[in-house]
Amino acid sequence: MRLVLAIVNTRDIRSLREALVESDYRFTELGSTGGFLRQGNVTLLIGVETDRLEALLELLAERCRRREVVLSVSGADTRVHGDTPGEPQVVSVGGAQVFVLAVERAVTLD
Ligand code: 2BA
Repeated sequence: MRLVLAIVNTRDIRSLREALVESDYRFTELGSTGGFLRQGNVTLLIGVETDRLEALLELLAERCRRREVVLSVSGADTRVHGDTPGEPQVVSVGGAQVFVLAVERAVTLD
């Protein structure tokens, strides 16, 4: 078994959620915030049998799109060093940032 941690843009979550449910993946959604843009995103915890991992990664790639985000940089902004304050910066975000972890043991206690 694997635990997939997927950080997903909020704009993709509805379509992705529908596809995951339809394909019978089990998952938990956590509201999260990107450290760089400080915008909301969603972190999914998806427990998956190893033989379904590649299909899951394909589904994530299919449903999560890369987008350009325009970032306004103010004088007090410490994110972008060396840029002129007030000049918009274009940042490319997504599709999904995915981490795959080995699961030693998974149990449901009831
Ligand atoms: P954010 O941290 O808000 O980053 C949004 C986008 O800003 C990133 O898109 C990347 O294109 C850019 N970016 C991030 N840090 C940067 C920096 N120091 N300088 C210039 N540009 C920077 P993505 O790479 O697609 O990441 C989307 C979101 O996924 C991130 O939102 C963060 O929440 C998460 N993420 C990405 N890489 C991660 C990692 N290694 N560990 C944990 N979370 C990660």
